Amino acid sequence: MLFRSLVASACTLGVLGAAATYKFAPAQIRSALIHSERKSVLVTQSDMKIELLPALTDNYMYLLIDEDTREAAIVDPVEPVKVLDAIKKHRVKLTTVLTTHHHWDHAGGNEKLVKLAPGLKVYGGDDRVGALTQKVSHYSTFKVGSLNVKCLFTPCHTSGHICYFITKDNSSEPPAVFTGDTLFIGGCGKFFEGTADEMYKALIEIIGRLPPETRVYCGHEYTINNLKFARHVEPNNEAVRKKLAWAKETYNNGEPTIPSTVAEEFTYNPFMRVREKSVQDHAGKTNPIDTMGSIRKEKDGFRVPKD
Ligand SMILES: N[C@@H](CCC(=O)N[C@@H](CS)C(=O)NCC(=O)O)C(=O)O
Ligand SMILES: [Zn+2]
Repeated sequence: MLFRSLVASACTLGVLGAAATYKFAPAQIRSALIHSERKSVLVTQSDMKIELLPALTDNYMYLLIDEDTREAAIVDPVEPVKVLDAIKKHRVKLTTVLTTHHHWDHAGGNEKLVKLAPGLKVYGGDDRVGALTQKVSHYSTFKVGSLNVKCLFTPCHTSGHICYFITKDNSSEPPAVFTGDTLFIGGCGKFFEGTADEMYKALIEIIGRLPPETRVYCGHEYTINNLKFARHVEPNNEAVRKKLAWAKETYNNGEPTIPSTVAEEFTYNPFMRVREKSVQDHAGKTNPIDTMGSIRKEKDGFRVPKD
């Protein structure tokens, strides 16, 4: 059972403050203010905690805390001051930066963060990652406190993209995977520096073979748009319709639609379903890799419907 608690971030307080200012505003203005807010959420397991920290307009940074040692890592810290606030609040020792890829909206805070908190180890798979100290490759492993981190090399969105798979020895809790812009809830990243074959390997052969209960923490809040495309690809897929209805309600409450699980993604994500006949038929293809290429191209030009 997923236990998530909403966290009043500095950002939330800001909006509550704004809402209070508009105490006498019509209900629709108040609700617009509240709905434009993105709340941070804390996912609590006995072995690790993960705080989802919304950043920019639709990015996520993730604070990963090892419960045993109180050591912490931050994934894609594009807004360093928000990260340091979270570190203080949880009273943990930040030692590690996990960078998924070099794009500005993910790695663009690294230099500032290492200036504010010297001595951090900065992991990444690409020389274009700012402040990089530890270059990793497929199946590189290291520890954050007592947590095991395994790097998964998933080139395609960028040629040096890394996903980070987190486990704890002898734990009965689910593992976590930070997927950056490779796998999104209901979608995948654009193929800026790679091919359909590479995305097939990343989604089906690497992430798809992780334990099915693995929780998926991705780089962006794109879930609703992704599922509208998924519905276009598979109009008769009940899992898509259910997840889309849930995502709209969740998003309208200002709550993240993250995490999902690897098993769940196989039920509604068209890019994880390229082996299914329904998806291949939509693409007019007869093999998974051509299907992957075709639906990615189609999504690049997809006009997202209003509802
Ligand atoms: N804002 C747009 C897309 C912006 C965009 O191109 N994002 C990059 C990552 S920074 C991407 O790979 N998007 C995946 C997609 O559009 O399917 C959306 O809501 O989907
Ligand atoms: Zn991005």
